[in-house]
Amino acid sequence: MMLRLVSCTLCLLLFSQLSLWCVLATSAELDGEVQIEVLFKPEECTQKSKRGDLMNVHYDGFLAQDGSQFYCSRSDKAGHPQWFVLGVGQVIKGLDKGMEDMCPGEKRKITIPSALAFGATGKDPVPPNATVVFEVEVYSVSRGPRSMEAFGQMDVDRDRSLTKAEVKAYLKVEYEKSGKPRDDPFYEKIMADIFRKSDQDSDGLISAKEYNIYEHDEL
Ligand SMILES: [Ca+2]
Ligand SMILES: [Ca+2]
Repeated sequence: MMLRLVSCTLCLLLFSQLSLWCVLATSAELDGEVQIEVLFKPEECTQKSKRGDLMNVHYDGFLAQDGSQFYCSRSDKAGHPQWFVLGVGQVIKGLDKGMEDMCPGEKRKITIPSALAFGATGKDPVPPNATVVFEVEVYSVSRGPRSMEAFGQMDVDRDRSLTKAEVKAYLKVEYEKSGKPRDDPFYEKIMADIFRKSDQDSDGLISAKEYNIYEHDEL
């Protein structure tokens, strides 16, 4: 409960700094491009994010027109940072684009025109044709699970499908490589996210076909 209060106070602080974002949004709308402002970049950067990477990120979303907040991953649901695969349509296009080449620990303010966000129809509570602004903070970047190379490494029994045990073993190795081993609940959370998004037929396995479903998606 306390954590949640702190989270929302953080969101409110962000909320108070929005007037500058509105200026940025106006120019973004003119050229229809994603605008990126780097707020913080760590000196050490061992791994920059690229398409197919598994990202762990906190992000807060605001409407450019009046600065009102429509999404806060710090208070939404369990309040934990969100897991998603970059560049494959698990987040809006503007975030898939705007979060490329990010280092773990980096913070960005990303202004996204409606065409690369929620479009002409909007998505409640985002109105139609709305430019949105996201403040993102990256906690971790790890390779895969979308590269075919990663699939091969994960599928240790070579049956062309991934069990939870196979994916988990892979993630553990990846995190230990980066010097940040985690506890079991941490991996369980990632696994739940990955399987919810990838195991289309809910049989508890990610088949090669399910794994490849985004392979030819273009932004
Ligand atoms: Ca397998
Ligand atoms: Ca499946």
